[in-house]
Amino acid sequence: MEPIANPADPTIRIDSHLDGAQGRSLADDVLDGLTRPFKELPPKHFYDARGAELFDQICELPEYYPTRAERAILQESAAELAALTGAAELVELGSGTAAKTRVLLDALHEAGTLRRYVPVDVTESMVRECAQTLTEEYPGLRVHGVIGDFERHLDQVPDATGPRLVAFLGGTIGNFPPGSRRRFLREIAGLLGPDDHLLMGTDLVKDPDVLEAAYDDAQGVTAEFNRNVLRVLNRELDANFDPEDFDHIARFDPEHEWIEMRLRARREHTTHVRALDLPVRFAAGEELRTEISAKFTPERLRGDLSAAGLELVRWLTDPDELFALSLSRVADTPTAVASSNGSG
Ligand code: AVJ
Repeated sequence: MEPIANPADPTIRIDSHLDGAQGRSLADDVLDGLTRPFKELPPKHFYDARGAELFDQICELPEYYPTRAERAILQESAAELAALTGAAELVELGSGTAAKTRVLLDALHEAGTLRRYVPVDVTESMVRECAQTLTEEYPGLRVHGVIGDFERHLDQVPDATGPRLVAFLGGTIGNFPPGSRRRFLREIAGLLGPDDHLLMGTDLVKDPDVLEAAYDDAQGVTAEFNRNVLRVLNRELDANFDPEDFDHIARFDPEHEWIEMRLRARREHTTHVRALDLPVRFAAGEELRTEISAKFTPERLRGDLSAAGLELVRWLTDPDELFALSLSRVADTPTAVASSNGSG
């Protein structure tokens, strides 16, 4: 067995890149998003402590299949993924409590290749707690936590120490509109060398009724989650929204193949975002878009991956084809193909 507490090679290292820019980003997003002709807020502001708790509840709802479907695929394919990637390190973007990650860590640990886990998450307590528990659970595992926003701090991910698997699970890539999605995938591709892979979760296009029910559950948990963003603005920016002034809306847009969540004003009213000295008027029935959650076909995902310089290695789905995990790697560059002698 290897020594675990060598001070020259510490088991746990945690870097924090939180610099107060989180608060600025909320203020900027509100100033920008609530003064547009079509009001909009980015979904990342849902997740304060209450929002994270509501999201955990969503994952347990009978209507919300993605979490269960993704876990089932992981359980089914973890050993194959471990063999295909031979990964010595797992880098996880938006690691949260690392609940699903254990399935992967187990398989990589079992295969004997796993050396390091690199969780990247904005929630400091989650990164610290999972570093602690995982190093206890997996003897010999080193954890290098990165506390930061994966949209801003990917350059803080440490250099690879061996074949690397980057995991971006849950279908969160669906929150990016198509252009930024490709840009973000290209940034992820920048973390990958020739021996590395990306494992990404994507929700799939399906019956709109099934999709809409997943985002508008009978118990109203998703409605509360949606309205929670207004409570975040009340607390963080001294706004005076009454969340009960808004109805929760979830609609599948078949042209864009994404779910949109909105908050629709029940009556004409003006709220004040006092920290920004900003009055915000809502007409009766006016809608504020709070999230897009894109749904994928294999063709669409291939297109996005290829635009980011990636190619599909495996496409894994659950038996009902509700959700997919894709394993991809950096594609041979077009220049390399063009400059080769054509033999392949
Ligand atoms: C965390 C972005 C994957 O889009 O399904 C769940 C968030 N929103 N219910 C999703 C969410 C409403 C979720 N992601």
